[in-house]
Amino acid sequence: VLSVSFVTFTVLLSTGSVWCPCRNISVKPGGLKPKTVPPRYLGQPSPYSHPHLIKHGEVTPGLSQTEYELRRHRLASLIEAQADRLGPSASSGTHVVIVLSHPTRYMTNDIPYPFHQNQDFLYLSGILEPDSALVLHGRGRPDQAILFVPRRDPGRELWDGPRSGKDGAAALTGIERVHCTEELGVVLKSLKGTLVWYDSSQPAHPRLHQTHVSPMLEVGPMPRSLRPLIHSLRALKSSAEVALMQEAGHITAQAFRRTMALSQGDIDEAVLFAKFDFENRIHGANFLAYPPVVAGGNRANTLHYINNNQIIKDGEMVLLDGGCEYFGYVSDITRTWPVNGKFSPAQAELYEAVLEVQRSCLSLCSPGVSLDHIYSTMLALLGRQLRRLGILMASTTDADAARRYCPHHVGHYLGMDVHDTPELSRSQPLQPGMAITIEPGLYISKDNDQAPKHFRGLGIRIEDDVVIRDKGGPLILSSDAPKTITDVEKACAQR
Ligand SMILES: [Mn+2]
Repeated sequence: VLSVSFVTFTVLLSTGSVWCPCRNISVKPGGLKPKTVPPRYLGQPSPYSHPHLIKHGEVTPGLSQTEYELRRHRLASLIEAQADRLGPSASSGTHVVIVLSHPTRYMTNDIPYPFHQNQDFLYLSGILEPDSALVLHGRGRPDQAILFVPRRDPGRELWDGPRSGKDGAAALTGIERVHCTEELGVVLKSLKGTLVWYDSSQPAHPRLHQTHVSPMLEVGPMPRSLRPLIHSLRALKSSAEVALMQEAGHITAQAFRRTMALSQGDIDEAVLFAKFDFENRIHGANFLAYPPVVAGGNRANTLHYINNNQIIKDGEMVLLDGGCEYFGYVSDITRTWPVNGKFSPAQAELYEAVLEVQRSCLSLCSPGVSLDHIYSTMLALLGRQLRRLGILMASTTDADAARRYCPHHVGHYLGMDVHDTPELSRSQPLQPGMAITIEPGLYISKDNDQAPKHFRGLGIRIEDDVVIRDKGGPLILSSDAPKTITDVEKACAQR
């Protein structure tokens, strides 16, 4: 079901009707003639208010109504296939699928954090407002969508900004049936689902769960887990998604270039952090995808160092692990470079060792290979390098020792989230359209008295973002970020 190539989809999308690979049936998406959005500000960018960001017929920048509708159709097909396996009574039952948005989270008292949507909800609806929900239902196949959005409320909108309302959300998404969120419980009750698909263990929106979903679950059937199904869809990127990820990678790669150019002997990590943040945003990123690691010298050996407040001395390297979010899709890139712009012999030696391993791992990124397989290869290759550099004794086995010097995995899935689709096992074979990171590293603490003195206090990681392709080798989204010693030194010398 999931091995379909997305190139096929794109071609068919432009012809209007979409061949659904899961069931061999033709699906006619309803959203092909998008209604004009109301001429006012909505709860998110619209072609009326933000014509520089979003085109007519798109729900979010770069992603059309048809693409979102196709995602819902594909989820319906996955559910239908699962129900078939449960027997005839299940396959003829009434499915109800419930996906909740995130609530607004508060920093203190009544000061909200910038809102960040639940990615599973965003993936299926395109709605960027809090306190919303999507319900899919239908006999045998949940292919009817009902959207729930917050009621328009001048009093609240005075403080929080405009809301899309029912008409705005309908025009934007192409979903015809839209209710106010407070009607969620009543509508759920009326659907009389015999098979409910919902993740009740960690509800995305505790209050909506409590008020509207819980009462239905108490009298209805045990809900079946939905997240693994959505994640298996999210794992495979369409060409429109790849285009957004390509832009995120491009923006962050340029930010690396410019941050390298600013670095110099004795510089505050906070300055490099600010420069990196600025360069991402000014080139179009919405914000950084996560608190970046800007770790000078030995602090690179603290894998999640995010204090970013120490002075990096002349002669030390900085490890910067950062990425941006670009309309729902993220980059995640790491580079390590000497702040004075010139690698010392020991730094160069260790850097080349990591780079060689990173290149070998990149060359493995093809359909059929798993992340776990690339990981075990990485450990073997790192072990060989460690031995060559005289860091490992001849007696130890390579992989075990490599794990001591590289305590993290070779990479993870990437997409709407930095650690994307965690429901997906890393032992599963990669497929065309999957996006991953490849990020080997070597970390030699200054307190490690077993390693040669000149390597102590060095921590190096090189991370690229990769899309798996059928042919032509992997697509490297972060290829603009300087990586060879020559390119890095050149970028540092730019002013
Ligand atoms: Mn990463």
